[in-house]
Amino acid sequence: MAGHLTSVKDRLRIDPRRGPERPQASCHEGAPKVLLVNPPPFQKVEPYYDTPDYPRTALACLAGYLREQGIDVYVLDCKFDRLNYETGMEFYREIKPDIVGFTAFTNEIVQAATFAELVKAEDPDVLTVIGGVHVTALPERTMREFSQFDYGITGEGEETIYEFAQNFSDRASLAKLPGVCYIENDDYCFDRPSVPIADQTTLPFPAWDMFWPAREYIIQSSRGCPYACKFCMNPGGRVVRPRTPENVLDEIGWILDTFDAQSISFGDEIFTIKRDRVMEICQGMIERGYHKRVEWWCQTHVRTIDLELAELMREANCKLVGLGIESGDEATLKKMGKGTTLENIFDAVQTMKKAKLPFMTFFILGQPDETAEKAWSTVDFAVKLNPDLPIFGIMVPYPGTEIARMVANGEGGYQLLSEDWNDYNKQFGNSLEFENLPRKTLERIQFFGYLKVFIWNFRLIDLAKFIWTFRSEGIAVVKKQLGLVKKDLSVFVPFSVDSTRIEFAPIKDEDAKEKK
Ligand code: B12
Ligand code: SF4
Repeated sequence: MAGHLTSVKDRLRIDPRRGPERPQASCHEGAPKVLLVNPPPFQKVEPYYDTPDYPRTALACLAGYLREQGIDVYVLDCKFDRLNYETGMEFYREIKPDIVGFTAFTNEIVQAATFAELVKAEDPDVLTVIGGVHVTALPERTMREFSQFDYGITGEGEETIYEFAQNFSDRASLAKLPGVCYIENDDYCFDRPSVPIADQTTLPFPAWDMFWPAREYIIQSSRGCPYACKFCMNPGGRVVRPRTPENVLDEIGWILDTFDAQSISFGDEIFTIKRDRVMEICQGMIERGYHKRVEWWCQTHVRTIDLELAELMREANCKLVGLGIESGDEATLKKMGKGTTLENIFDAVQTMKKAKLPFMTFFILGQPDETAEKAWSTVDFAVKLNPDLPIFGIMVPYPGTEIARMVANGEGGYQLLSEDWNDYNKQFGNSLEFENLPRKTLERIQFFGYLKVFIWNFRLIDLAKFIWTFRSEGIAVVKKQLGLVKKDLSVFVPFSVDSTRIEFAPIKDEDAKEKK
């Protein structure tokens, strides 16, 4: 099947880890051809996001479903495969699909539109479709802003993209599909939303075999979260829809037996929300011996962890748990919608320490009505918690969130700095500041926050390790602080290959050229 993919494949063949043949699609005779794309990054500053060692979960889920339904589906994960726009288009030409579906978070929407524009310039008749959280949150604006996309698919995509592919040549039918939106004669058209898939265990496994073997896999063992944090759009909805422990364990077993993965992360919004289920998953991992073969990490809510569970997770080889702490200010927590207090947070942290389970903590500087004092109190709180890995983000008004609404209405002291979606990033973004707290000050607090957690806790070796691990990000931050770069970090931070993370010879980097 993959015999004709010579040009792109040859470039990738440099990598011994990846073997001679690129795994390929389902190839059902006469079926429509769908190509699913994760677009290339514009800048390579955060290696974990921009050059990931894990394939994109959304593409794998959609491809698994389409394949099972008999659609001829291909995946093109440019970030995972280190492809730029030029080589991505080469792959596109080899496939000649009928439909190209793009996935995009908000910070990736311009990347996806750039790729769609190249596709349209070459083949105006190919249908381009955008799916994922950005178009789900802002369907009309996305369709108006990016005419490169013929259609948008909102919400969970498995069933909709399948029906879309089946009817792709009949535009009248496409218009009536739930979840599908488009612009016609300057009118925004959207019939009705799609219904989330209630029983997630009925879905086939993500088509991980259609990607090169990876070091890490991000698997989704449940979708949804019952909380309502102001800064989060919670795309999975308020109802938690878990897969059965057996089904999750079987997917892990398949990944380990087939791809020899080194690490698994659970992408679940709150992994431990259903305690018994996680106990069963951990017990199953130990019984099946997976805990000796792979390490794993997850993220969770501080009110859903206890000592017995944390100890079992550690025994099952959990190496890191991410906790959403967000703020060190009790009044801010109260209004946030996360349902936590400083006491809950302390308890959870004590539990992690007692269980000797490493943990990282996520903080967001720039909460509504933030002042420098409050932001520093969050940093001081982080110093007290002394997490293995502190992460300080700066608030981003992601579409569909309460924060975005406040920013649009000038509430919470917020001032919008940019409507460029590329600026919508928590670490390096540039989306907002406050009337009384300029962006630069917030960024300084963020920068010194990292240093303070390590230095105040006398963890100089950990600090050195942290700086080394995040050196690419660190260089970008320092340059930004020194005023050497305002916005477009890619121009100042050339892509450096980290041999511990990337094993194959890089394709010639042409990012600066590609930047729109
Ligand atoms: C796991 C996760 C991560 C992982 C892995 C992400 C990845 N690259 O795979 C990590 C930790 C790396 C990560 C990083 C970030 N994340 Co994140 N992440 C998640 C999380 C918890 C789950 C995502 C997931 O894989 N879900 C499972 C898959 C199957 O669902 P899905 O991606 O939504 O896809 C479904 C539909 O959207 C749709 N769909 C998606 N693509 C397409 C394409 C087509 C053609 C169609 C038809 C349908 C379709 O169908 C899919 C199947 O049903 C979500 C929260 C959430 N519940 O979605 C946040 C979330 C997506 N992340 C978010 C953010 C902000 C980030 C960061 C930007 C953080 C930062 N540094 O600022 C980075 C950016 C990474 C990047 N690539 O640039 C936000 C995005 C908000 C927004 N509007 O963009 C979310 C929604 C969290 C939140 N509540 O705010 N993230
Ligand atoms: S707990 Fe996490 S996933 Fe749930 S609403 Fe808050 S930030 Fe979003």
